[in-house]
Amino acid sequence: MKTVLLTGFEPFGGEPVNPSAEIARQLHGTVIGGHRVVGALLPCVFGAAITELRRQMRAARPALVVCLGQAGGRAEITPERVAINVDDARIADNAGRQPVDRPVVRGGPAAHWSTLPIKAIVAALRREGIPAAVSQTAGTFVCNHVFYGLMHELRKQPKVRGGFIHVPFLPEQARGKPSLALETMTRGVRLAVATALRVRRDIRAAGGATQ
Ligand code: PCA
Repeated sequence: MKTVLLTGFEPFGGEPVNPSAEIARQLHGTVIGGHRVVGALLPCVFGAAITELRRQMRAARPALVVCLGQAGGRAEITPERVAINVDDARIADNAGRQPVDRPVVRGGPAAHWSTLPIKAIVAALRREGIPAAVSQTAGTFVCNHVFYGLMHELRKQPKVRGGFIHVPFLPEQARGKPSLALETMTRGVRLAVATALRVRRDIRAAGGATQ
């Protein structure tokens, strides 16, 4: 059976949990659109996260790669449009590294586009009443780093599609900030994966973005 690689991150920034890891764990081993989901955990560490992602890709040989990360403060599930070739950390990662104004890949292009149907994913989630919006920036911390590393790698595998989706806090992390229940986020990511497997060419739809 073909596979989908679905990654989450370990907790970071003093948080006890990371919803992205919980979602990947929930969906590990399930079948979506005739593909078996391989859930994997990435360290929240510059460099090591991409190394582990590549290792997982070699092992699973997926048809689709969706990386997930936590974006505390966001209220919606947000497929990212673009990864930029910048590491610029506001806080240290889980290994104490804090790159500032560095490229992810020296000499690489300024940016790589997601190859997920981001607008179709947003539309599908909203139809199910799940809050979703396109995001125009994955930031410049480890999530963007992994997203760029993924899309850079996939240039060599043009048949494999991939991208990044940020998710809000879980209710227990929220402390007044927006959050979504794990069950809602898991349902949303399952639907996002199903949509990515089904929709080859993205729809054009206005008004689906956060900013
Ligand atoms: N979120 C961070 C890194 C790991 C995660 O889950 C980010 O948005 O860069």
